[in-house]
Amino acid sequence: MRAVLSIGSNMDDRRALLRRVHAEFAAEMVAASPVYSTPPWGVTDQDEFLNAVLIVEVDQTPLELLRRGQRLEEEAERVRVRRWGPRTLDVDVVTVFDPEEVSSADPVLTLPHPRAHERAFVLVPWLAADPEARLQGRPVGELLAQLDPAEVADIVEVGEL
Ligand code: PH2
Ligand code: MG
Ligand code: MG
Repeated sequence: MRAVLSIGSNMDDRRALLRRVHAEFAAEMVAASPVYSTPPWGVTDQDEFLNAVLIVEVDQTPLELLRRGQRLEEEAERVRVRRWGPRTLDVDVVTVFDPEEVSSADPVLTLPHPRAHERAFVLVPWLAADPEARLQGRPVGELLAQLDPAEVADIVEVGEL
């Protein structure tokens, strides 16, 4: 199956942490976005994030992929202090195609990610990795056009992964 992963960090050596995820999936990588500096979304009194999107082709189920991401989070010594709070590493499964886009209401892994469509820090890198990207049939560029332009403008490219 093909999966879209959103990765983020706002603690410690953020770029090195994102690069670890890139290295983990190097053999399965379809496309990778540049790295973006992004203002914290949801809980705003925390440091800026670095975010990127990876598109991977894996021979795994969505839950296996989620566990793989969680193992990387654990290896980054992620501590869960509060929802949407500071983290060394976050690996989120945005959506999965197998070959059609998968929908799942499983509370362990809801697909597509229920907030992806409203997060510029997910959509901007995703569109960079795949100009043809679609979420539930809708072009990602169209979803971006519905967001606050100021929020989109705050997603700033800061080099390669
Ligand atoms: N992740 C969150 C909450 N807020 N903000 C930015 N900019 N980037 C993130 O990756 C992020 C966030 C919860 O996972
Ligand atoms: Mg997240
Ligand atoms: Mg997460």
